[in-house]
Amino acid sequence: MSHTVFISIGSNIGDRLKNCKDAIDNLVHSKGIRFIKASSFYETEPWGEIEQNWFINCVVQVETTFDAESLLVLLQNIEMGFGRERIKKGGPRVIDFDILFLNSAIINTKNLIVPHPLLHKRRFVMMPLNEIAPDFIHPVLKKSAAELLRQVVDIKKVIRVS
Ligand code: PH2
Ligand code: MG
Ligand code: MG
Repeated sequence: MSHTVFISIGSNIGDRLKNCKDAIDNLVHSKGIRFIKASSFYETEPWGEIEQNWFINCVVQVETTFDAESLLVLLQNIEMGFGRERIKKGGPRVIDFDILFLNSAIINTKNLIVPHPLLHKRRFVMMPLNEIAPDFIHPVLKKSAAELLRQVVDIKKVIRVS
């Protein structure tokens, strides 16, 4: 059984664009992953309480036979390959993968919450998601990505770069 997965990717350390491109490359060449679509890249103002560099963000859609936990392990392994260190929760990172949706599954375990609980509050997620999947219905909020983007109150800047 294969699942459709949307993953948010972000970087705000080093060559941010290259980090995101390399991360996508790494991901889509992993065994058990098939590339479907990627959004443009966006330069985004940091969201949240921490003062830090602007990010490059994008969203990719892949198909996988992995279950959620195995996919999470794969993503964390790729993050570690970039030398990611968790110094501060929500702080600067070389690369960050976040699982947004896995089909219409609702998952709530110790390690993982899907859909990502903050996705609809973040313009830096909703803009790229809406670009590639405006009709995708959020299984908890029961609204499409396009509707959720219209309702985002976040005013942090999100600028399409390529
Ligand atoms: N990630 C965070 C916190 N804040 N802001 C932007 N613009 N982009 C991010 O990817 C991001 C953030 C924690 O994961
Ligand atoms: Mg994140
Ligand atoms: Mg993360």
